[in-house]
Amino acid sequence: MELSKSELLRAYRLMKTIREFESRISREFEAGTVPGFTHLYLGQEAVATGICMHLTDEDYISSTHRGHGHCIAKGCDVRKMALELWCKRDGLCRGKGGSMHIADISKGMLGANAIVGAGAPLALGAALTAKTLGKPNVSVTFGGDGATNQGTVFESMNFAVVLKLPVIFAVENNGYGEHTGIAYHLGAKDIASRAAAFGMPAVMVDGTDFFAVYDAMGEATARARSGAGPSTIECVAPRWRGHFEGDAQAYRDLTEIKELRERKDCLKLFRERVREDKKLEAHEMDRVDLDVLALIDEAVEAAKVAPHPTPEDLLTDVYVSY
Ligand SMILES: Cc1ncc(C[n+]2csc(CCOP(=O)(O)OP(=O)(O)O)c2C)c(N)n1
Ligand SMILES: [Mg+2]
Repeated sequence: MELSKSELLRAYRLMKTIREFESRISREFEAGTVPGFTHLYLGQEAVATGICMHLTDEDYISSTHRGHGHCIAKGCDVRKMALELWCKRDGLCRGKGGSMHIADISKGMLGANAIVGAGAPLALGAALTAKTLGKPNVSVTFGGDGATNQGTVFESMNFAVVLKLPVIFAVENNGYGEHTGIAYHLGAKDIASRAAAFGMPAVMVDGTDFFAVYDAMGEATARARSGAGPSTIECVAPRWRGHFEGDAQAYRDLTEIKELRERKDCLKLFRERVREDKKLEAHEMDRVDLDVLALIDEAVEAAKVAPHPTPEDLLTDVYVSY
């Protein structure tokens, strides 16, 4: 699929923003400034970006415990995300969600979710709503390789096929479910073939290749928007960090990560490809790098000194008012 120069720059900016946001959070976490618990998306940036570049604010996504990249790619305000991670009053969820419950309905981001496999039925509901109302919208559920072992995901896949719902299962195979490698936790040879068994098109792509993800999602979205039903895209993009920040990763040979950073860095691969194809020049991307660094720095420094919610804020946003 052909992308214009501005679309390519947008893709690069999104991936770079995720990379720098997560790298900064990692450093801040180590320094002890970020409250709570966090799971980073480093190494998987091309997945959220290649998927969400096909979506509008009226299309929904459901996310996971590793959700910062999904938020950024879906257009959430990075400054408000930082405020939310620091549990501040002006955060995306008024400081009540934090990293693992971050959401922005105005952007179609239904929420990160600490319950593994729980995002699939949420996206299914959004797809059922779109179909019932006759709207052209699609929904995407992001979920890990580990999550595909949950019954909720199987039930959602079957339901989506039976009702031909406009939902896309974006499976992020990062090689691990917590501390367990995929070779041990997955009974099948891959996840795509399992999804195909439910009766939908399912492909496996290199999740570190933005273009591969983008193209697969283009087909899946066109199919969903035309009323032909769901698809699954298994994106293979190994996890660079531990399961959570602070995970010593004693179960993993750490030279693997060094190699991944050298050979499977989606940003490096993107830069090489667009330069080879003469679509973008290095200095154009370097400028994006500088903008992004300044944005993240500003967002994090502002979040650190911003006010916390007050005791009066405790009872707001607890129930929806109709
Ligand atoms: C229903 C449920 N079971 C178990 C857990 C504990 N848990 C949190 S993350 C995780 C692993 C998920 O692995 P995967 O879906 O591959 O996502 P990744 O962390 O690799 O992004 C588990 C088992 C949970 N949060 N919810
Ligand atoms: Mg995983």
